Amino acid sequence: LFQNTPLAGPDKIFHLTAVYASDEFPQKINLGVGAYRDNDGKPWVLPVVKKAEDILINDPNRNHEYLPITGLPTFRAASAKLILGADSPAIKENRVSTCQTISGTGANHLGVLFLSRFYRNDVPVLISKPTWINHRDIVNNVGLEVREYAYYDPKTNGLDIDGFLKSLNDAPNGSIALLHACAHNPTGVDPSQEQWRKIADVIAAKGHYPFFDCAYQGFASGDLDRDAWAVRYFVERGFELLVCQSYSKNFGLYGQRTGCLTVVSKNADAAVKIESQIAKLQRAEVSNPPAYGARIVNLVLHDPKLYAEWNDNLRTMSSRIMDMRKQLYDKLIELGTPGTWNHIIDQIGMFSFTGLKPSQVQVLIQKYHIYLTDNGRISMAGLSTKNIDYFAKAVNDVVRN
Ligand code: PLP
Ligand code: TYF
Repeated sequence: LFQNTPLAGPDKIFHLTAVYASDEFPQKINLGVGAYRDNDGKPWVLPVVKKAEDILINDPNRNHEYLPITGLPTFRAASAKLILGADSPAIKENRVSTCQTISGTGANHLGVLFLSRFYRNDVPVLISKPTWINHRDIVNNVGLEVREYAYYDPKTNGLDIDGFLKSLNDAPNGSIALLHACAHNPTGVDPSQEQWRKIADVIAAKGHYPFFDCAYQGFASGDLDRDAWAVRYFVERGFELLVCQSYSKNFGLYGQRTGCLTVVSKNADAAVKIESQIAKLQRAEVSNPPAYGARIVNLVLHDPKLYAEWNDNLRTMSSRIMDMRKQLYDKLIELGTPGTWNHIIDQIGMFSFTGLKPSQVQVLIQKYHIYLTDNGRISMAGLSTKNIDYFAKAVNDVVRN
C-alpha cells in the first residue's frame, strides 16, 4: 500500500522558518513568515490579550466545556459587527449568518465548502496572481477549480487594475471572486477606493460572488474601520457575499486558531437556512471550534476599555511596521541602491513585495543569512532598528552585483 503515493513537498513558508531556526549565524534575519515581531525580534503578546487572559483565568465559573457547534454566540455577533460595522444594514435586517472557525484558514475552507455545496460547483474561484500560498489548495480541496486574475504589475510594483478588471470580465458569469479585504498577501498592494468601485461594477455586471478574505483588519492602517472599507462598501451596494476573518495577526492569537465566517444574504429566511447548513458542515469536520481564543476576543470586543486598549495595541504594531518601511526606504536611497523603492512605502500591511529576483533572494539567504520567500516578499515585522542597516546593505549589495 501507498508505494506509489507521491511525496509532497514541504510548505515553503514553514520550511523557511525551519531552515532559519537551524542557522547559527548571529545576524540571521527571518523575513519569511507573516508573524508580528517586536523591535527585539520577539513574538508580542498584546498587553490587552494578557489582561483578558487574567480575567479568564480568575473567573470562578471557568470550565472547559464544548462550545456550541457554530462557536461562542457573542463572539460571532461581535465579529460580524467588527467587520460589517455596528450600523450595518445587513445586521439590522437579520440577514447575516455566522460561524466561529479554525482561524482564517478554517473560514476560507468552510466558505468554499459551503459555496461548493449550495451555490454552484461549475464555476471557478478567481484568485489573484499572486495570492496567499494556501488559497489554491484550500479551494482545490473542496473540488472547485481556481483561475487566476491579473493583479500585480511588476513594472510598477503596484496594481494592474486594467488587467484585474479584464480578468473579471473574461471569467464565466457567476464565478466566485476571492478578494483580499485589505493588506494583500503577498504583495502589500491594495486597490484604492476608486479602484474598488470599478471592481464592484464589474463583479455586479458579471454576477460574480464576492468572497472576502480579511486576515489583517486593523493591522494594515491601524484603523479597524478603514481596513473594513471595501467589505462595507460591497454590502452597501447590496451584494450577497461572504467574509472570512482571522484574529491571528490583529490579536496575535496565531496558535489559538480564532476566526469567523460571516455570510451576508438577501433576507432573514435565507440567513437562517445558510447558518443551519454551515453548522451541519462544521459538525462533520470539527464538531465545535476551540474556545480559548474566542473567549479572549469576545471579552475585548465587548468591553469599551479593553476595546480602546486593543486599538492602541493595533496602532503600536501597524506604526512600527510603517516606521520600518520608511527607514528601509531612506536607507536604500541613502545607499544609492539602483532602482526605484517608493513601493516599499506605498505598499501596506505585513508584507512588502520588494521586486528582488529569485537569484538575488538566493544570495540573501546563502551569503547574508536573510530568509525570505523566492518571490521577493519580505515580512516587514521581521525588521527592527537593530537589523535594518544590515538588511539594507545586503539588498544594496545583491542589487548591484
Ligand atoms: N488569509 C490570508 C490572506 C492570510 O495572509 C492569512 C494568514 O497569513 C490567513 C488567511 C489565515 O491565517 P490563519 O488561519 O492563521 O488565521
Ligand atoms: O506568511 C504567510 O503568508 C503565511 C503564514 O495558519 C501562515 O502563509 C502560517 C500559518 C497559518 C497562516 C499563515
